[in-house]
Amino acid sequence: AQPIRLADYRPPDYLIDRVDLDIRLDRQATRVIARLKLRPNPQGKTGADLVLDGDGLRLKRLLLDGAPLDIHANFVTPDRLTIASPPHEPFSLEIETELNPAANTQLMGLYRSGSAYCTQCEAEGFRRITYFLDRPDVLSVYSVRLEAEQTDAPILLSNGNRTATAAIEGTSRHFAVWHDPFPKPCYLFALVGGDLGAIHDTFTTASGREVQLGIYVEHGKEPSAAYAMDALKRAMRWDEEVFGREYDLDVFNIVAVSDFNMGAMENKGLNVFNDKYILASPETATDTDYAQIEAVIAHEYFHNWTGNRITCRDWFQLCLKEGLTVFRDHEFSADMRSRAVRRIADVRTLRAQQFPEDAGPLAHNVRPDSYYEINNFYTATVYEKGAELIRMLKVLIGAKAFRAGMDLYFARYDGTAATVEQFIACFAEVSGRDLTQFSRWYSQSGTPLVEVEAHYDAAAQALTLDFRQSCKKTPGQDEKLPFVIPIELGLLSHDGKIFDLVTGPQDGASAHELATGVIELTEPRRRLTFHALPERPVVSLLRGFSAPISLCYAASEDDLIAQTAHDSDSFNRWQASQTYATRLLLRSVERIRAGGAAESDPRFIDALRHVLKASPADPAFAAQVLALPGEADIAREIGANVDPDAIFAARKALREAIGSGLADELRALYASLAEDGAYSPDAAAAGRRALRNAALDLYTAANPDGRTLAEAQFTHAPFMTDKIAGLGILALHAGAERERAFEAYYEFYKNEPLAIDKWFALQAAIPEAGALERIRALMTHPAFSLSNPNRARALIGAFAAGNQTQFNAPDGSGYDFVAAIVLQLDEKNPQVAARLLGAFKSWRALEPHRRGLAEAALRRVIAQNRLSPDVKDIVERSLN
Ligand code: B3K
Ligand code: ZN
Repeated sequence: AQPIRLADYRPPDYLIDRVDLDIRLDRQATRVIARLKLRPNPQGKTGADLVLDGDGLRLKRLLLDGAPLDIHANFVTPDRLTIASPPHEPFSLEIETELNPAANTQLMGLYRSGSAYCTQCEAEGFRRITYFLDRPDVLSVYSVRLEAEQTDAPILLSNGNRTATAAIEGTSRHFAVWHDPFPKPCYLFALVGGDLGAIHDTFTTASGREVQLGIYVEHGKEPSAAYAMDALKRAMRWDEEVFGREYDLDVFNIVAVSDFNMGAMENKGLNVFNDKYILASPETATDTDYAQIEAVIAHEYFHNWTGNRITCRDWFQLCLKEGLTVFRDHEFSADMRSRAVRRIADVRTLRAQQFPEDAGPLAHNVRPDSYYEINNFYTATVYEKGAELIRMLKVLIGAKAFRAGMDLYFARYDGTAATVEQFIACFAEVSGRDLTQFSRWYSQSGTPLVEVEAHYDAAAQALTLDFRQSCKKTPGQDEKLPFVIPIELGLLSHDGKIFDLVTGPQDGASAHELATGVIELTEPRRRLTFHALPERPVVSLLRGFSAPISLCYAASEDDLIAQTAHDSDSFNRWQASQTYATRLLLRSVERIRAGGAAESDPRFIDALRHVLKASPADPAFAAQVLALPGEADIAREIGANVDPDAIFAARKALREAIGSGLADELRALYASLAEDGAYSPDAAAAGRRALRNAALDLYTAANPDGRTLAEAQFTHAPFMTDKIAGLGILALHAGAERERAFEAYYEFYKNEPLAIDKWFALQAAIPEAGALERIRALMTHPAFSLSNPNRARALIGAFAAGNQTQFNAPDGSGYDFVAAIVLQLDEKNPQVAARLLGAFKSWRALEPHRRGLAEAALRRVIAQNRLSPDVKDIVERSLN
């Protein structure tokens, strides 16, 4: 097969102005009649054949301008419908297809989830419903008539506003008609039919229009949708206030389904969600779940403007809607919660998920140049790094110009399918700045490295900083041009005083840089000298993580300790503690691999003691400091010849050292933060719980009586956050308490699939030799099903991505297991299978023995001859 290339983009030869769908829902034989109004595209090739996309379709009938066409002619296959030389003026097509939603295990197109019919069309699922120009630059106005047995689907929903609904007389059937006045690409089409419960509310927009809001869930789950509704209303208000964006239809519906390939989908006026991101009650959802629900609700809602009103010209522009919308949801969460803590959490995610992608065989541009399977490009690079680029743009041009650029973008491209160039041009225009170099961030993959050297001249009271940027080669890109990198900078005294940035005329920063504190690197090297510094300052670099780079600066340990205590930039206060811990852990890994013991460092313990002491001011922040760098973070820092067992041992030793060095403080903190009363998911309360549970976790790492505390907490905590935290701590310590707790948890939650997912995931992550056996046994548990994506991800995904020592077991059993599951899953659901295979993305960084075993497992996958395009693409790139 040939890849699809950005450079080959051509406008469509035909446009489809109107789509009228008439859909009779049936579990095995749904009938779809699509009436399309087409016309030649003035921008396309005249007289070209009309080639419509299909995917596994069964054509029943075909009419062109009302006249039947012979469907047995050879221009029809399940995957394509070609009409040779169609009319040169507007014409209509009527296409009848028959679908079997019950047999659709890919969960793309029309499928069944629980007792409902639902659809997923992004990226290329609409072609599994009818033949179409399934590309995002074909925008049409849709009318949808849905018909079903009243008992089978009393609720019938589609995009837009409902214009009619009635029983069909003399039958047990009924219908509903939905009209969406906003032209949209077919990937935003959706329908839902089923017997569902709902909660309703209203929202009055800034201009005074009333919008009917509905969230549809399984009967009985209605109360658990209340938080999602609250989050939705807050998101709607926020988008008006911060981006001036008002909702545009009379209704906004959300449906939660339990079988869903990803998190949620922003279909116009009818978002479909994985129920994991809707359902929450204090008894079943953690604080993190609440925060994620808020973020995903906001994300999908924000797509209404960034994605729907302005969509993407082609799938190469995916970051235009995804990176931008992630940026918007990050900003929303920052405003709803603690900005500083959100920033730390977002950067943690970026480093944990995107940095390894950029460093491995699956590295790709934020805007890819080519693809075989677009579904494999819904990645951390497109989403998370894409969001960082928008944030960086804002840092570079300033908040005011950024907002002006967004306003211009909305005004200019509303109702169109746009490109990244068009987006960036808006910001260039309003800021008067040449953003050509900035655009390289979209077309060069890899994480840039910025090395900084500092030299202090006491006599001159001057500090010289030498910056050097570079970027390792990535697949298909050996040479990189320099990036524009904004480095937010602060100079501090060791007791936390801030020095003014003063430069000389020769080797200085610009007035703009001095005023903003943001230094811009545009060349491979830059030297800056700062004056009027009576002491050697602590250099606070990359404040707020002002660019998605890897920073290398040999700060002294004193500097890091001082920063952890005083840096006025809270991100760097956290970063300094992480850098310190990372260095310590890297040294320990070395020693352990050489047969020695981990290094102990009382200074670090002392620094943490101060963090604990200061924690009442910001418990959530302190919890972030206590969460040491993860095993995968350490592996990434090591970069090559990685031994996951040594990393685990080093981290375990450090946790034990903290637990024993700070036993009294941790124990006291745990007691002082005890909760009673009602649950509130707000950030302050969540922060206290996070700190309390982090304290117990570290305490238990070194003190066996911690297990008694954890078991008591597990048993008596009325709410999920504390219950699962107790269980998570017990899970790390083999013994009777652990097994008792797992059993009790199952008994308590056995009717709550989302809570059972947590039970699967915790067991899958047990870092002990028996983990794989336990997982194999759990796969036969009645609560498990490989065909449900949430279950598969909870058990197998959590193992592959979260259990570093056992996935990377030195006998290769983890690799073999995951590879075998990928093959099994691929037959049913290629998207979920391909995603799971992504767990191998860092295999080349492993030590040679494991590398060989991982490669062998990948070779077994590639040797299968019936791979889906999804898995084939990932395995081929992984081995490249
Ligand atoms: N746009 C969808 C993702 C669709 C993934 C298709 N494989 C959800 C989101 O990003 O909002
Ligand atoms: Zn999105």
